[in-house]
Amino acid sequence: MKFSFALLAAAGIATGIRAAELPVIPRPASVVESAGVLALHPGSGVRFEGEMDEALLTEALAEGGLKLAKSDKAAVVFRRVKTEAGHAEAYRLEISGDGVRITGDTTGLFYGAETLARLAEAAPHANGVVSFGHVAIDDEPRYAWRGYMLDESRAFTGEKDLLRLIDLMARYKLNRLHWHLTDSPGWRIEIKKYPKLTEIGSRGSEHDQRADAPAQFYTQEQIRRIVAHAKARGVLIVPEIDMPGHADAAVRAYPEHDGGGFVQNKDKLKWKRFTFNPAKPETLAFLGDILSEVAGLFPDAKIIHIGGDEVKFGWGHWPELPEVKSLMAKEHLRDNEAVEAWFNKRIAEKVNALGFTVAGWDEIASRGLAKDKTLVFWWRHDKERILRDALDAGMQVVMCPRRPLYFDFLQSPKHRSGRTWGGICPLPDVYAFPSALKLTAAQEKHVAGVQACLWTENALTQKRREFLTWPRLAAVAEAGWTPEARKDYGSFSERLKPELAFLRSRGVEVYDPFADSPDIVDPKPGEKRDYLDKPE
Ligand code: TNX
Repeated sequence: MKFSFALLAAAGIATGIRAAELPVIPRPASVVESAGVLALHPGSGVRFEGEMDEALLTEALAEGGLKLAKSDKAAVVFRRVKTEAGHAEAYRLEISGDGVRITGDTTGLFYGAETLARLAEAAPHANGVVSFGHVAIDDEPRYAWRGYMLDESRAFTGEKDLLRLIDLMARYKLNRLHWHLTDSPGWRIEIKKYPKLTEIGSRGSEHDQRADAPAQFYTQEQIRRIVAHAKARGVLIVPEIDMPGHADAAVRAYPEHDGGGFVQNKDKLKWKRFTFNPAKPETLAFLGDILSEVAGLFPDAKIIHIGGDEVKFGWGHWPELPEVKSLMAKEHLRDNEAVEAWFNKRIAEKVNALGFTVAGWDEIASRGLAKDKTLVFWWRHDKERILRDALDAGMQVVMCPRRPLYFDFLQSPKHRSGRTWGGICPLPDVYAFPSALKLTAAQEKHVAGVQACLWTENALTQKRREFLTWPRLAAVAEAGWTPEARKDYGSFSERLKPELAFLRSRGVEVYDPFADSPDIVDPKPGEKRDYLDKPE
């Protein structure tokens, strides 16, 4: 099965107004409604043709209020088909006088079930009978990468809330969780070979740097469980091990790898051990060991994100390190930037040797890594050049610019807690992304997709993290899925209303854009703004 975008667009145009009202986020690529009603009742039954996760699909339908027993004469049929490369998420959902038929490959079937569950949630229910209008939906995403990055280091989320987040991502057909597991305040992933990473490095968070703070991290067993849970729901988890900067937590545990601190201004060290020593062979071996354990824990990710951001804030001490001095002489490296590039290349070799692709923040786009083998995360919204140069050079890019996709930024002009940078990240801007960039067709070809990032320096509580996330993440889901011609903020807003009620019914904290809800702030609000905030 392969869906042509041209056909989908043509079908979409033909669908007119009613299609806008299907209660589904993200809005499907093509919807064709017709006259007629199909009534399902508990005895209608469900049948599975081909191998698939029957329990998961049954559960997805039940979540929408459609409780069906397995039966050979079922009215609802899932049929597994092989899709062409690049179309694994596509599905067709047909509701007609004959019943319901959902066709797709593994992920497509799950997405078809999710869409049917949304229709069921909104459909008239009477005496156990659920009525659906006849419709044919042909759906698949605009972008392959529809992601969310969660910073677990500055504040730790933990398994229970993380699983709930993954379930919600799946509801909106988001498919990548970029797991920022390490940073200066805390190291959150168990590494068997280096137990002090978690014994020492996982204690503390952004605002609690006591050496005896509780240890907070994911065990390898938990990680395997979370990865499998996400995978079943179409969410691939991509781990980030940030290096050579943002390294304090690891260096606190193993000080022999220290490369020097983050000099915030000349007398103040923000983080005393911000970098790994980029030139010490033992440090490279240590990082190599960590990366191979990480690769084993995330076998399907195929990508390891190596960070690479903001390293220059920790360059200050590099020229004094004996290993850096001799490396520079031996390799004829002129400056710190060249040392950083050398380090990135060595790490990329290790990642590639494990069979993984390297991903990194947009700094790595200019550090000499192989263009066809590197996934770049464009975050510096004020440096559009970086995005365009990377795309023009043929590099794959995930677009996650601070504005409008950093959820630690304010979402309402009335709020005071959170970042601003010449502006904020309100829901309509999130939804509209990336149309204002006006990328050329040639550039679009290299866009892997879109991603929101939640940095947690100012999001210490789960309530606040949810408040910053929802409903903006639902807007990212539609921006990443729905073809440009089918996006419509008015329609999205209408479909959002019942979703806000749903999220609340599940105890998820949301910002209500219709009521412009007041800010939910951390226990000690306001004072501590991020170190890189631009003065306004
Ligand atoms: C910059 S974005 C960082 C993070 C901070 C974030 C705060 C990026 C690649 N690095 O370390 O948490 O700003 O918004």
